[in-house]
Amino acid sequence: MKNKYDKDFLIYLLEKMMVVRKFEEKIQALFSDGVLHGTTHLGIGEEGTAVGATMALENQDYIFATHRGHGQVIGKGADVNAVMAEMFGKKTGVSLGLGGSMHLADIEKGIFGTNGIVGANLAIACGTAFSIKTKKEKDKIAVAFFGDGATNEGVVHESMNIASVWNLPILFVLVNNGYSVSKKLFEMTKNTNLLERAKIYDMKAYEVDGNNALEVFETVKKAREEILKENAPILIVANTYRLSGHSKSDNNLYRNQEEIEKWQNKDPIKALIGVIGCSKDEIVALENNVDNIIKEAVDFAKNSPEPTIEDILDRVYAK
Ligand SMILES: Cc1ncc(C[n+]2csc(CCOP(=O)(O)OP(=O)(O)O)c2C)c(N)n1
Ligand SMILES: [Mg+2]
Repeated sequence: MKNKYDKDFLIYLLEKMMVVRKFEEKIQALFSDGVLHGTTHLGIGEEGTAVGATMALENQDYIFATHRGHGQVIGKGADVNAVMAEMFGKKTGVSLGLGGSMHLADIEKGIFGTNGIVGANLAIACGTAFSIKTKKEKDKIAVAFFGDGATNEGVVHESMNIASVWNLPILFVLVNNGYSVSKKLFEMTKNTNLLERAKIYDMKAYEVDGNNALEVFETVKKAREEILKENAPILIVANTYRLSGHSKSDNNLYRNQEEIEKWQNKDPIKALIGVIGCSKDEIVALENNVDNIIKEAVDFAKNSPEPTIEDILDRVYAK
């Protein structure tokens, strides 16, 4: 595939995707070893969508991520050390160690949190988009990520409807990985053409190969411009696949190896390496660099202090 980007940019995009992949592989190992506690949702295989989309945004844009949001948050520019420290519940974490995987926020970077309530982030994003519009803020949009499963939540319908009626500056990025926990898309809805969801709100919509990071990047960039110019929200349906299980505990009993292997062959990282045409040496150098970034992040997290009781009470707003 030909592309019009210079190699430095492509390598930057690739490296970000590799950071996300290795970050998640590392935390998976740390959970298995009993070092990290609670649960987490990995987006291994979805980096093309998460990083392609967030790298197409501007710093001033706001994102509202899902429960599967490490890639969305790191892609938007959160500090990897601080995201790792958050996983460890440390004070140096993005949310002061009080949030964890499903509450990763960094307001300065426009990251308004990952969110464990499926679909809720769309409503919050609409509120923020309404604020952008009311304050007449220029060159800024809100972006809400959501899954195929979420499309069957009432709040998703209400949010897309109000965004359309009020002409809000918001981009809806539907990460269609084909599953809601263990249920396939066709078991959750009769009409599996998710692009058509936009029709009923008279909303513009695009469909992309979510494993093609460049296609995602270009489409999000174009959609961002159109939202600002045309004063109307847009839906992007990104078709992808999570190679990892739904959450920390998943025996993969609802899908077969053949299906997983088919998607391993469409791995977004391998695909981008193919587009760039990296040499073996370049890949090894990149891998080593990313391994160091992740190692440093784990060391930083391990050596960071815990939040104190005062830190916690400081953030209790209804005393
Ligand atoms: C309101 C709500 N209902 C149910 C759940 C439980 N739950 C967590 S993730 C999930 C599946 C969501 O599927 P999808 O939106 O496709 O996102 P994916 O997990 O595939 O990334 C469900 C049902 C929840 N967290 N919140
Ligand atoms: Mg899904």
